[in-house]
Amino acid sequence: MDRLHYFVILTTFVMSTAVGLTAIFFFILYRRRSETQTTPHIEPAPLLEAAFVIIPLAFFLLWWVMGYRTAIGLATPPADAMDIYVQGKKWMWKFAYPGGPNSVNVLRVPSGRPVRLLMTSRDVIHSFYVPEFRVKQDVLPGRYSQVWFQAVEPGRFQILCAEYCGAGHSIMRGEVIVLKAEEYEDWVSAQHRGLATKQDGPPTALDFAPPLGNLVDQGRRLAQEQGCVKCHSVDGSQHIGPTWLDLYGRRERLSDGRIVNVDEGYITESMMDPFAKIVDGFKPVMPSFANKLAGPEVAAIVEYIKSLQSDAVRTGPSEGPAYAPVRGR
Ligand code: HEC
Ligand SMILES: [Cu+2]
Repeated sequence: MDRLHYFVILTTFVMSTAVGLTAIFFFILYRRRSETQTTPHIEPAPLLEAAFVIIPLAFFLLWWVMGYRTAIGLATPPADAMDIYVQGKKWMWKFAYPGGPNSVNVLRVPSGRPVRLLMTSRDVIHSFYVPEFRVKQDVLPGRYSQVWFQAVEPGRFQILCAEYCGAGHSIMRGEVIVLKAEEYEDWVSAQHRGLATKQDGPPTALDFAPPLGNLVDQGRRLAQEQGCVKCHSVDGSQHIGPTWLDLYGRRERLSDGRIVNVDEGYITESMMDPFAKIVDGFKPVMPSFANKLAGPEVAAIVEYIKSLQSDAVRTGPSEGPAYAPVRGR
């Protein structure tokens, strides 16, 4: 990101300075010297004209290639990235780790390990911004967006909201605390032992329930409570709705013939706006859960569905002892 930034700034700066200075020089050199003076008609050599087109074009294309590669890199988290759920809410950031602990406004991550944030908003559009990591991504209600980073060394870095979201926008701040891998492990296991629960800034919200096991367990419980399992099986049998077994990662055919990849975003959309995409062979009878499920609950159900893989054991983040590999629950 920085390389692209400085390269673009530097080349444009050098070129505009050269153009400006040449213009000033020519103003003086070719200034009008008398009332009757006419200017000569000049036909530039084709080669010269071509150079004036091709050189800037080459720079533009080079920037584009660099930008494209940067953008693809930013949009493609490595497969071994550790997932953390983020919920934006007026005016705080909440983090939920698949292994169990939750926190408000403080995101602890291990250094040297890619981290993928799966982000959604409870209310309005926010934007998750960590200037030092060059990471900025909109956080939208009813949808998941993702962003990833890998912190190089331990330290503390500011989190800001970069989308004006109301009166408290400017106080919607948080902090990424990058820990050494061992310190991070210690913190996670301390969380599991129930220590140090309230140290994460003001415990402002009542709506973030204390961790009850990991997200997968919470998701399983919620799927029961919300009645999802009346229509969806987890054992591979089709019911009123498609089975959740091996749903995550599947390529799903829709009634209009399109094929979609089942990822976090699609699963969330299925809950929030079930008629947006109808699975081929099923009736559009699923009710919307848009106002029935809070962000962390949606995250929990998504994690639960992700855990339902029949063959490959999806191990998830390997840091937490409580997050055992899950298979066909
Ligand atoms: C009244 C029955 C019913 C209930 C209750 C229900 N669903 Fe569905 N669901 C369906 C049907 C039917 C489909 C397929 C048609 C469609 O895409 O809307 C579906 C599709 C889905 C899909 C997309 C599946 C795929 O194969 O692409 C997901 C994900 C999903 N539901 C999640 C949930 C969750 C989570 C809940 C509970 C919070 C829930 N559903 C509750 C009937 C239901
Ligand atoms: Cu905000």
